[in-house]
Amino acid sequence: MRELILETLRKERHISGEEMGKRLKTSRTAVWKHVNELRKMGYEIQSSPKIGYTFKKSTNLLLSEEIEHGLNAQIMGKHVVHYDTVSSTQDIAAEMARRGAIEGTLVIAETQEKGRGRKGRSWVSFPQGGIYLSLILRPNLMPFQVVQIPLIAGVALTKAIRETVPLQPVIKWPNDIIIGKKKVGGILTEMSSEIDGVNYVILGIGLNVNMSVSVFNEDISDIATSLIDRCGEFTSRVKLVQSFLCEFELIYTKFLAHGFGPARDEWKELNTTLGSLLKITDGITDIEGEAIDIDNDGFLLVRKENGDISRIISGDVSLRN
Ligand code: BTX
Repeated sequence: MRELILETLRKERHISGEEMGKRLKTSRTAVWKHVNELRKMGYEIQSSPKIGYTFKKSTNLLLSEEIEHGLNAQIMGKHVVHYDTVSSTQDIAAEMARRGAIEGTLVIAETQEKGRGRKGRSWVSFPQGGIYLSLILRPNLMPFQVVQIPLIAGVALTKAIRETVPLQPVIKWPNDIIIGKKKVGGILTEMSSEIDGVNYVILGIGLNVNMSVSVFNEDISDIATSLIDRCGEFTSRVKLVQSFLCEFELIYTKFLAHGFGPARDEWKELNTTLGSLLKITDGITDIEGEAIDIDNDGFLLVRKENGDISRIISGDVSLRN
């Protein structure tokens, strides 16, 4: 009923409690109770004896009602589960995937107490300041091909940011999203697989949006940035999430149908790594050289000083020039 009331308010802008009750076959008191609930969720709804209810403004929260409203994607985000605070959206999504949740199920939270990055690192999440989401995927791929998913997700996220705000983020291999040499977003891919197939993939996205990175400790604030820090404007997180879901659906569908080739071209256009002298470390060995390309499997090709070419699947990159 609450969703129907919200939908009617959005459509009509002004409507009396009596008229709403008639249309939805419920009492005026029930309408009033649901409107109050919506107000508590952050929706601005005025009421006056003459006009009745007036819908003024949507909530800033990433509620499922908001994300699903006007979403153009067919698969991604068709089922949205929203939380205020979670430990990590990855864990919740994995649990849902184990229980059979469908592809495209989105778990999203206002904040995380134990958001994580790659290799057990942490991802700092600020309440209502960023986007913290996990998307359940069930691709018909061999496990080794999953390495390409964070690359295509990086393309989708970069394009979504460019569509939503007047900024030009780029991708640092493998999948840091960078603005002005600082990290604004990160991507984490976790999976459950057998030797010959993937059960599910959980694609995690963390993005700093409406908080200044000065709220973080120095070790993070020195290397990080946020959209508001770069463009000075408040961004609709709902629009950004919707845009990401559409872009990701597009590139993911193409990727499953035609392989990594088309996405690879887009990645190359948006990246800041190729052509640079860099050092890559996987925690055990370091490789130095020039990043010359990514191949059709998503590996980075690095030409070392002696001319040998290394194919690198993952690691942390520091640029030398
Ligand atoms: P990563 O390993 O590339 O990046 C982690 C590193 O980034 C940290 O060690 C720290 O230096 C830095 N860092 C931590 N928090 C931030 C931040 N808010 N902004 C910029 N830099 C930061 C990147 O891993 C993958 C991040 C995925 C996060 C999402 S959020 C939703 C989902 N749930 C979850 O637990 N993780 C993913």
